[in-house]
Amino acid sequence: MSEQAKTEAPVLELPDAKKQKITADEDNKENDDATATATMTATPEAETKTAAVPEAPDAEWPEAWYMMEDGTYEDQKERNRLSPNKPASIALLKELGIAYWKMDVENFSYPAKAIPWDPKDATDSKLKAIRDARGYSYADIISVRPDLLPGYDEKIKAFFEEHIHDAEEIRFIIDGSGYFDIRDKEDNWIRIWIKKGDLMTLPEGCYHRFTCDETDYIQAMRLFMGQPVWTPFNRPQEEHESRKFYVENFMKGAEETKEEITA
Ligand code: KMT
Ligand code: NI
Repeated sequence: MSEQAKTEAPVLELPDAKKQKITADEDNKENDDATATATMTATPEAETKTAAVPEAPDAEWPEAWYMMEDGTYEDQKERNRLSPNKPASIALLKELGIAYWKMDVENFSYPAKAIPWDPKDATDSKLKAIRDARGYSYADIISVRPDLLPGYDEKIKAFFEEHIHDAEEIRFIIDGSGYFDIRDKEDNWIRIWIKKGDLMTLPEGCYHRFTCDETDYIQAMRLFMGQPVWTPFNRPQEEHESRKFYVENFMKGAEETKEEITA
């Protein structure tokens, strides 16, 4: 495979089980009035007609670096860079399945806290285009700050447990900043510093964790395809269908890379 081909994000076909799950979720939603008024509906018509919104150019992606090993740093909220710093490339982030858009948040106002968030406030046409193109039919807003999130300390602890989900994790950062850590193919942690205006997706089945940075504040819109299920499945999850799917589609090449290094 050429270098070019290697760094391009794979185009994925959803497994049938996942397609059925989304369809079933959509059906449930229509039967639930309370939810229906609070969700942003992507009609099947809109989904087939809307074109993909191009992701941000590499220069606009968030900064990412390899982290110090767990157990060797004191505070999860610090940068915890290697020394010297070892940046993680955007090509690698894409290879691991991450997608990223730069958003305008200055010209839109979002509520400080709303679960679920009222879609009538969605006046951002780029956000609407991304939602329609990717079928994000649900959104809510979470404010992670000691005075805004009940049980802040326990939640910060839970967010930082290494886990996967059985769906994509989609976060649009409206204010503040924080770190998403994800594993590379050799199981090293990469720390991604997300900030206001960043819309990032982590693929289903990818090991990750989240922490606030030293500012102790992040406000994010959480988007979802169908009815939201935020359940974390803590590592190890090697037999989980979503994990197997991720390994099959995104971790391939890890063995080849190791062989190249040792050859
Ligand atoms: C998560 O999934 O870890 C969170 O929702 C954390 C807050 S959103 C940046
Ligand atoms: Ni998560």
